Amino acid sequence: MALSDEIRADFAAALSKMYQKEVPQYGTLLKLVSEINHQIMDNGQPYHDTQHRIEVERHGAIRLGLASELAMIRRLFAVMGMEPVGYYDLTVAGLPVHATGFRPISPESLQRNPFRVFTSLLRLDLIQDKNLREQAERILNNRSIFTPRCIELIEQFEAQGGLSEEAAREFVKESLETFRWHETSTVDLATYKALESSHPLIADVVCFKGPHINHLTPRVLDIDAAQDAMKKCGLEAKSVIEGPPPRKHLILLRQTSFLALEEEVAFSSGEEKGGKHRARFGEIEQRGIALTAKGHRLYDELLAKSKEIAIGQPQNSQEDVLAQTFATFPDDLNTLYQERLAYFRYVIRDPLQATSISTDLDSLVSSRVLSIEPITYEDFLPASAAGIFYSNLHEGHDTNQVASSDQASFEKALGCGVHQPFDLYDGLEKSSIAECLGILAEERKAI
Ligand code: OOG
Ligand code: NI
Repeated sequence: MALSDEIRADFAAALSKMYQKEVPQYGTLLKLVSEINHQIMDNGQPYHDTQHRIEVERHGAIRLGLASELAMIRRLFAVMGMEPVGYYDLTVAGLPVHATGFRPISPESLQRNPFRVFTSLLRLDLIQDKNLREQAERILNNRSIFTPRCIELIEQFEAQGGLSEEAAREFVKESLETFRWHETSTVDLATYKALESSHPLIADVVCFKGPHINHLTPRVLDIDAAQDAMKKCGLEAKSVIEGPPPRKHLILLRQTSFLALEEEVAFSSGEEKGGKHRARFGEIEQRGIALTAKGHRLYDELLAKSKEIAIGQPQNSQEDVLAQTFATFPDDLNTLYQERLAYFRYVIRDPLQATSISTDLDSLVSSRVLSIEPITYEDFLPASAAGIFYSNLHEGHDTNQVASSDQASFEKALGCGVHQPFDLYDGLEKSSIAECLGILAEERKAI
């Protein structure tokens, strides 16, 4: 049987190859990132989270149109050991989608291959015009985004609890078809325009044969350097890096992208060539420490505050305002630990010292029996995701959507609940505690 982790690694590599061919600028981005990463490693500069590999993509994104598509993509990703984590409601930012991130859960699987997919589902219920909404549904109901053989292989995986090596190779090839770009739209230009004027995201999802991968994202060790290098290479970088400001100990996730290309699209009524569509781009990310619910609240508060201040101080750059506002977010590991702002895993440093001390974790840490290591944030950030979406849509689109979050219908479509990210980080912290205390108890017995 093929291991799910291996299937995911093979799939991510094949997808990267396909996307580099489809979008040559993405190949340029990969080269630039690799150069920066090697410079940093060659200089021997320490960087957080050395156990995670750098030369593979961290994530990609697709946008789906129907509940049934989301249900099948969940089953497809399950073959690769990826499960839905988190619910991201983008309607708060005026975008007619909600989303989850499919990703491996265990540290071992993340280490083998970290690939995850930010997967959005269109909120068709938010198309105001009833006729247009029904037309969009009809168009989507007429497409099938999975090859018949891909579905057979998914069913085979579920029935047998795995795939043979040969079937796994075939699965990678077949599932790639779902992510491929189609330069001919399934609709005519008038329909495209009508959907686009409702929202460009709706046109992107509804008017194509499948949910083309819209970006891939490698890990970069210095995102500020990469942002500058992008501009020097002629890649049109988005104006600001999303997420927290640069710090000694990076928290959560920083990300930036080069802007989506305007591409030629042909429409179903053959004479209408020369249409333009903007969907595909390249992104880079740098990940830091996962924050507890308390830390996350502080992050959200400071982010909101810096946005407010930036509006009132247009003379200062957004970066400066962000850095000033976040100055109150502790930036040393001990304070982050003591104030329970971030997640840490415990590791045994000196078991011999443990004989006379209690099992109280804080005192085990302060007496240096245990040391703490930051747990990396593996999920997405809704406000940053909205920033990435926006920079890749046509500018100036009016998005006064009034909507409410609808996790229940998202999970119904998915066919299961999503994992709550905090539960996963909590679980990692707790299992490291249990492991350390177990080993220390054994040590004490042995003495
Ligand atoms: C997804 C944008 C969000 C991220 O990294 O937060 C995203 C999309 O454009 O479909 O990729
Ligand atoms: Ni992304």
